[in-house]
Amino acid sequence: MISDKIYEQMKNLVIEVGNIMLEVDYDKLDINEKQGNHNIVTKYDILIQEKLKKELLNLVPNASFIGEEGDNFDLNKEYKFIVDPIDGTMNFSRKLNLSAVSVALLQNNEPIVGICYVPYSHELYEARKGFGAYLNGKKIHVSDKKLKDGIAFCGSSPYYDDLREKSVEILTKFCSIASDYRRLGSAVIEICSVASGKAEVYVELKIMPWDYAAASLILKEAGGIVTTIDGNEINYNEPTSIIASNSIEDYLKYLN
Ligand code: LIP
Repeated sequence: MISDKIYEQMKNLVIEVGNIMLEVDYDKLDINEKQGNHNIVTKYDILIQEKLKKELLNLVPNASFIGEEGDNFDLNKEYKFIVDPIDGTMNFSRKLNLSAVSVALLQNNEPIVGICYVPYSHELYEARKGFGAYLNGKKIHVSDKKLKDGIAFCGSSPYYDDLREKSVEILTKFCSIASDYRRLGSAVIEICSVASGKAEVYVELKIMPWDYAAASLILKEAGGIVTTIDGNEINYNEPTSIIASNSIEDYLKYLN
């Protein structure tokens, strides 16, 4: 386990780097294409990841580090950081103000700390394994609504052409039952919204460990459940399908 002092320092660091997104020169984003359709990186993704890597490894020197923007190393240590410097980079590049910083610390491949910060709304979501989940210091819990009275987040896996049709199928199924659906373009914000009872379920066919590692712990500590769309445990080492919900009902039945 990590000390309260280090945990507080981690939170302050995530807020500090998140606020970099509020001071952006949008004419100088230096956008580059990455592997996959419409998958981009800006100089701010790299700047924020480099700062997080340096400072987090100062706080937990014996940890390994995995970040969306590469430069990962030594994946087999007891402690491991999994970091998304800007989740929702496409939103960020278009000034849609729906992006977040996400930092998870894992011990033996299990998340023990999850910190996600949405700078535009100054929302800090946090959880430590066994200590509950909080939004800006207030304890949060998933809703007790059923889907027929609720909101479903349906992700489109935009980087993978072969998943578009199935994504629309799932969207059609969920919005034929739910009171309505939403698509925010940030898995971190969507999962944390379910954790804080703002929606009932989030589903997407393929996202990366840095998109879900921290937010999934926050959701679990808020009383929710996270699995693959086949109902299997997610494993934080590879891309996965995901369904994250308030666990009020078996949402897997809506996927058939
Ligand atoms: C994004 C996720 C989003 C998903 C995109 C991508 P990124 O993360 O937040 O839900 O649809 O494919 O994975 O790439 O902006 O960090």
